[in-house]
Amino acid sequence: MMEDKKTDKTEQPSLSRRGFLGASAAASVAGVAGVTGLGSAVMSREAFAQAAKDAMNKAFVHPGELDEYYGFWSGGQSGEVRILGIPSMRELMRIPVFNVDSATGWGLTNESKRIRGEKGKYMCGDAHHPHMSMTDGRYDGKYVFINDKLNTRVARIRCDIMKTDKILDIPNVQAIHGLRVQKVPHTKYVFCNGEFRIPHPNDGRDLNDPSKYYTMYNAIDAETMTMAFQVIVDGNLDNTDMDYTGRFTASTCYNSENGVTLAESMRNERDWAVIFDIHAIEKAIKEGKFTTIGDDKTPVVDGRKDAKSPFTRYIPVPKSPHGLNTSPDGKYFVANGKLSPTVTVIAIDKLPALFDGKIEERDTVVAEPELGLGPLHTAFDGRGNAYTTLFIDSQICKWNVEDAIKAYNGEKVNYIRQKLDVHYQPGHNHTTMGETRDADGKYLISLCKFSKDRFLPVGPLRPENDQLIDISGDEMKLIHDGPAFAEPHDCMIVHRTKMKPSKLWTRDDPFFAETVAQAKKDGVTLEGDNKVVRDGKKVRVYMTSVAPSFGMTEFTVKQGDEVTVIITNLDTIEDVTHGFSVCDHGVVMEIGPQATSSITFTADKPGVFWYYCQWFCHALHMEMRGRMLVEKA
Ligand code: RUQ
Ligand code: CUA
Repeated sequence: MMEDKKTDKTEQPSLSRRGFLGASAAASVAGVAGVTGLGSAVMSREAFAQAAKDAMNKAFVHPGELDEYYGFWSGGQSGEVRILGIPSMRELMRIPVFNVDSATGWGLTNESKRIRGEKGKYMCGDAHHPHMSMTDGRYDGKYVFINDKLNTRVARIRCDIMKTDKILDIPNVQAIHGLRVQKVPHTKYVFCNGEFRIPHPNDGRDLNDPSKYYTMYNAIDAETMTMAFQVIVDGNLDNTDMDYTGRFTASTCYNSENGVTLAESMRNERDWAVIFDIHAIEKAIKEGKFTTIGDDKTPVVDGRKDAKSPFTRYIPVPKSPHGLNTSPDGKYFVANGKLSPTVTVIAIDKLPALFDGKIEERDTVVAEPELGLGPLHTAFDGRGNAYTTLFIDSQICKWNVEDAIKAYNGEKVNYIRQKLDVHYQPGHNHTTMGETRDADGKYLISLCKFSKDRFLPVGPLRPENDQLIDISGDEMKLIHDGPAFAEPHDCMIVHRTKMKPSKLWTRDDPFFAETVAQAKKDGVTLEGDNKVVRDGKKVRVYMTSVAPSFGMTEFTVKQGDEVTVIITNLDTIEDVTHGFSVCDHGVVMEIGPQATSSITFTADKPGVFWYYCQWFCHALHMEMRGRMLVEKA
């Protein structure tokens, strides 16, 4: 029954989308290459429906079965990261990062506040690009990094506990957008783009003198989560990716005019893909050839175009490029045109000659295929094909890289393999393992910005539509619609064999090490003691929890006390998470099995306040509670 319905949906799009977007869109699609729906044109409607149904059945994850892949989804302006199972598209977990989360107490507990640091006072974030650490161009299952465009930060998630463990405020720039990791030899650096141009230092001088503005390319030390270096650039940096040699990274760069208004930044016909020579930058820094900005210690080098430095080269590409993707064979950077119907293919093996001054910038371009309207991002299947999202056409264009190169060299070949309608306006797309050497070409995700008519209406604000596409055969087949709330910009998909998440916490986890150290100072054994330690107006309440009870069913404090409750969950059974919530105090936290969590608040009103466990843990979960007695001051 359910599958029948899905088949209908798969069948509809090629018909309904036209009607939906109107004649102009259809005309522009036809105008681009005339190969729209190549596959469906040679197949009957019935055969197409059957093929899609077969693909769906193959990908169906039955109740109790496990998915083949973990998907890490950015939560966009919700500020979080989500884990999905692929191909089921089931949401498995949400990891709060830049947001504050009522379920887990993220942003409220002392452990999370330490990680969130000074900017943790902002309760919002705009998370775009989640990417996993790699060793030798392969996912290593260790960390996922994600940017916050809104408050100029980068966070790291530990993949054993699936919690954010570091957040770095990026100095001297504004709005971190594109983010990727070093692939080879391993993720020593996380690279990220400062998007908006600002004066330096940004302290009130040069406010309205845009000629003094610039932005920078940033490298973060992935292990220590501290700044490694910054590179001054021209234009506004958008997306970035790294090669498989460890020497070059590339960023798309719009606003080569260095303008401030939209009109100013649209004048030039071409913007750039900026190439960074990481080895040259490292060498300069080692030799002390760098500057710093204000009080900040981060080494800064000048990679602006006119500086003609050994650090950068600016390859002209059509106007306002957006996505930047490295092919998994390590041969090409692909810069996606956005305002141009083309993508630009840059040969990475030509870059050393470019930096040596032996060839010109455009000599590194080996293809510039015309794909359709609004190319934003490209993914790869590891079999030589690329999949580019066409935002305006609402399609994925599958094209062959080597054929595009032949066409660029004047051969008469059709490099476009298929165009598939997606629903609607796709931004990022991502293939299984596609940004690594292990690209396996099984599934493609299209993150569609609009869902329009695909789901029951839910008011003026609608979900996005994350569509799952089977790419294992010659033809792309749409097999699942997944509504998603604001706004999965990007995702990455990793095979489950790469992951080793913990089942329980370990007692010596650094996540709560500072809390453990405080207990030691107080002479408290966290794994057994239940006691109240008074330290002037500061009161620390230590207790244990074992389903279904807290180690203390009551404690007494005085009005005006600063109360810290520290709970150690002694349960050793998987999945027995407890919580601690105090009525009418805005106090809530999660305490995983074998974890210690703590939260601090002011007991500002006298009276009886019940505390209780908010994670369903036992048949007597409702009875897992106690009283905080607050005496009048
Ligand atoms: S961007 S829709 Cu923030 Cu990754 Cu391209
Ligand atoms: Cu412990 Cu519910």
